[in-house]
Amino acid sequence: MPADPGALAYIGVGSNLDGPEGQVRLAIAELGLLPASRLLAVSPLYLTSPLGPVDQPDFVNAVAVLATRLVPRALLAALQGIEQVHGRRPDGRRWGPRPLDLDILLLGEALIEEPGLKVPHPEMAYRAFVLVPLADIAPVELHIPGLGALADLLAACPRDGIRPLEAPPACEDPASLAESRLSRRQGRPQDRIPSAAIH
Ligand code: A4P
Ligand code: MG
Repeated sequence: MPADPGALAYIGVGSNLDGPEGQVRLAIAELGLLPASRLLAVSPLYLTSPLGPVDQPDFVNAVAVLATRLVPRALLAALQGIEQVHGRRPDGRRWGPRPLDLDILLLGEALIEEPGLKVPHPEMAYRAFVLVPLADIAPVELHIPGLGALADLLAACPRDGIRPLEAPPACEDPASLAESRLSRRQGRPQDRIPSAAIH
């Protein structure tokens, strides 16, 4: 019988200091190395305006999903360990700048209300920088315990201040792209010499 894969843990990843994109990409790789866990999927990266004090750089945000058998406190401790390796030091400033922030957004169906650990993350319902990447990798029908359907939260959440980190490559209509390639190779149709005219 296959081993129990554990619960699905959706992790919010954010950074706005010391090379945020690199911090986020490295942190995601480190999530893949957590014990008793397997990294299943990662959202695209987004550039987002800071929530909280505005005198700080934009954030890079993403969401990753793990299957984990770690208990909630062990998962939180592991995430805090990764934050510390990335130079995260408490500066007493709520929502201040940081090289790395890892939040447990969801952990299966768990509803946890304890000192130092609240799951689902209580602010997630109002944050486009969480909901948009979450929707990239979660099933459309995802239900968030105590908060409702992801689709409803997303519909109610303003999306200003969030944009993909890398714009998708400009994509022309494939048919016209193929046509223009062909005509570049063969010359414009009116310039082509009919084969019957070649002697
Ligand atoms: N904690 C409780 N529940 C959780 C949980 N589900 N996951 C406790 C992780 N930690 C949890 O967190 C403070 C304490 O929360 C931890 O010790 C842990 O026991 P922190 O990350 O050290 O402090 P903080 O981040 O300043 O406070 P807070 O309220 O956790 O902030 P958030 O919610 O993490 O938000 N703007 C943009 N654009 N993008 C961002 O990613 N992030 C924040 C921080 C603010 N503005 C942002 C972003
Ligand atoms: Mg946090």
